[in-house]
Amino acid sequence: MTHRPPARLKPLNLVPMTPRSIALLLVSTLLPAWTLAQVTIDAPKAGWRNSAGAREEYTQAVNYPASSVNLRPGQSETAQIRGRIANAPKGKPATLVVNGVAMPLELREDGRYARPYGFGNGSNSVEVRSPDGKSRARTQFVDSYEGKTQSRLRVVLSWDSPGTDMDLHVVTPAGGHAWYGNRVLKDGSALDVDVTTGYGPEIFSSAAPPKGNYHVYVNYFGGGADSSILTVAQVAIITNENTPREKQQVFQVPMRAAGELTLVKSFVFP
Ligand SMILES: [Ca+2]
Repeated sequence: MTHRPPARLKPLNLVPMTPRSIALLLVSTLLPAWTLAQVTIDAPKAGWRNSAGAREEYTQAVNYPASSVNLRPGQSETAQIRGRIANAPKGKPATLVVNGVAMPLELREDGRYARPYGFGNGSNSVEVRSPDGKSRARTQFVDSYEGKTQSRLRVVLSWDSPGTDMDLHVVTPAGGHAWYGNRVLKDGSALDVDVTTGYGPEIFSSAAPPKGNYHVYVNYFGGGADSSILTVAQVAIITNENTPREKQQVFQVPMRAAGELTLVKSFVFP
């Protein structure tokens, strides 16, 4: 019996690693992770849910002089939009799209975002886009139970200049005036927060809007250091959200200087 000689391994053609080549190798492997923003959505989760009995705070804490969109402790997972954009460029807002309505989304230093959101009955979708628009994540879920509060009228104000304070004012058919100084009206409709540091959104929502005439105003309260910068305010009006009768209208209004007050839209509900 003859022994087969052990197979000889083909010698690897190794290039000697110098500190410089190691550094180059590291850079080339890590570069994509450094430069590409990556969006993750932690809440809401996709799928079916029943949020009956969940704690869903609509109005948010306001801290003057600087107030941004914020989440109260104890807020139910079913009424949050939360996640992170890794490697997001600093100083620019991301974009949040809820059921087709786009709004700016402020990111913290570490790229995290969190805000409450009162989702309606039925199918809801949330999309988050990185500030450069190149990375996005999307989730869709269905929330349904008898008696769930539905936003039948929603007005969303957002704007495109950092460090500025725009204010949403909504006047209802009964003469009620929802604004930062009076955020909850007798008919149950409410303005969520007074954002003073740029972008918004400030959202007015009503589950049982009385029939009649509504007026939506935007007031440029202040904050912009350079009055030559034009700020574009966007107002989205959504009626009968998540129903076959849903209607969305979006208006864009240029605002130039603090003190300016613009009637953006008057409309009749329903
Ligand atoms: Ca404001």
